[in-house]
Amino acid sequence: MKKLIFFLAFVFIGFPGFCKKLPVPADKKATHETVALFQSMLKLQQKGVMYGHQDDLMYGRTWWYEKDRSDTKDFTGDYPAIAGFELGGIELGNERSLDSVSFVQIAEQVKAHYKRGGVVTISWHANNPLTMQIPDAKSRRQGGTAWDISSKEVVASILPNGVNHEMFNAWLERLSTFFISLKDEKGAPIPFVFRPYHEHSGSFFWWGSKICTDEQYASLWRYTVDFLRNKKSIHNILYAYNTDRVTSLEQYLKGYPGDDIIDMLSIDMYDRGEKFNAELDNALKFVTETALAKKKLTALSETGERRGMVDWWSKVLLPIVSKYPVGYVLTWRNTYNMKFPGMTEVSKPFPDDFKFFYDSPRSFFLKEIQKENIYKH
Ligand code: BMA
Repeated sequence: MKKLIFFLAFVFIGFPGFCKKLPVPADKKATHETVALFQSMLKLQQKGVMYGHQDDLMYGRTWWYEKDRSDTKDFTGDYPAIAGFELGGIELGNERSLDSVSFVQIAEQVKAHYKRGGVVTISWHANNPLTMQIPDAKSRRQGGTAWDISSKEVVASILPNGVNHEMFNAWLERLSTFFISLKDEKGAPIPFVFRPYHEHSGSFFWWGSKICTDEQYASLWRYTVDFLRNKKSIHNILYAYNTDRVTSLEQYLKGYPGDDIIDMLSIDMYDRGEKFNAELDNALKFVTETALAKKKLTALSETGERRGMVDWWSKVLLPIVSKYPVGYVLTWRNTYNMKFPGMTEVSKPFPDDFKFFYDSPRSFFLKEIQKENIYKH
């Protein structure tokens, strides 16, 4: 009898709870580790914010690719939780990115960061597929690059039936080959966050909101994801939708390709002055609320401090992001400058106040997320 009561209690009380499904990535075939990463990040964003740094493992202001070196680690003793990498130039079959970083070394560091238990995010400042073909493109400022916004025909030209469609397919093939090469020691695909066609709301890239229509932008996204996910069977990617600064949810979602495509709602906002506090607060509110409702991840995927401020990390960034479930904040690259080596004054990679952010129980660097075992259910 006792056994029967336990059984009935399990069926009526325990079972529905047991079956309560955790949210999953948009890709129904996402690998085990990718699902675990998605769910771990979803959980972590309720507890605090991970720190990310672009090209942190590739170079710093005063050094160029020294294995295991990191500006963040030099300064704090720990690696960032999120390591950002950039693939601009891979579409052309180049050996090095637009920032002169070797793609072989990028793959090496993606693997190293994953092995340590960190999270990888990848951006792609792809060349302008239309204007780069103009013979004198390079003579114009930004000519033929991601920043070339001289033609509004570019997105239409790479979509199906466009004049550059086949060329764009070749670009996606090269991108896929690189993605497929990202495997751990056992040959399992390494999960990562991919954030292409970023900052759509700004109009400084060829995929910007004034350069193509919202429908074209959404089609570009859908075509890309379909290619990688279905044609190439790549199932270790979490896709991040991203805009530059916006003031309303309506503006944020212009061109949104759909919940079946996107895993993360992210925003990029650099501090350009006093208005930033209120603008960031407002944007994070509607972005995180919407993400929560859609069961998606969140990030302030690019940000940077206000010029002249010595306490930006403690007085601006941390208090504002702490109000919302923001998965990570990422600051952009510390550009290598050959003039710097040996000049200790300018070689400090972060301001002193960054230590305050590092010490905060709300911020997570690598050691903290290593404890979470984010790739295991
Ligand atoms: C930009 C700048 C560029 C760089 C690009 C891609 O914001 O840092 O110098 O080439 O990102 O990393």
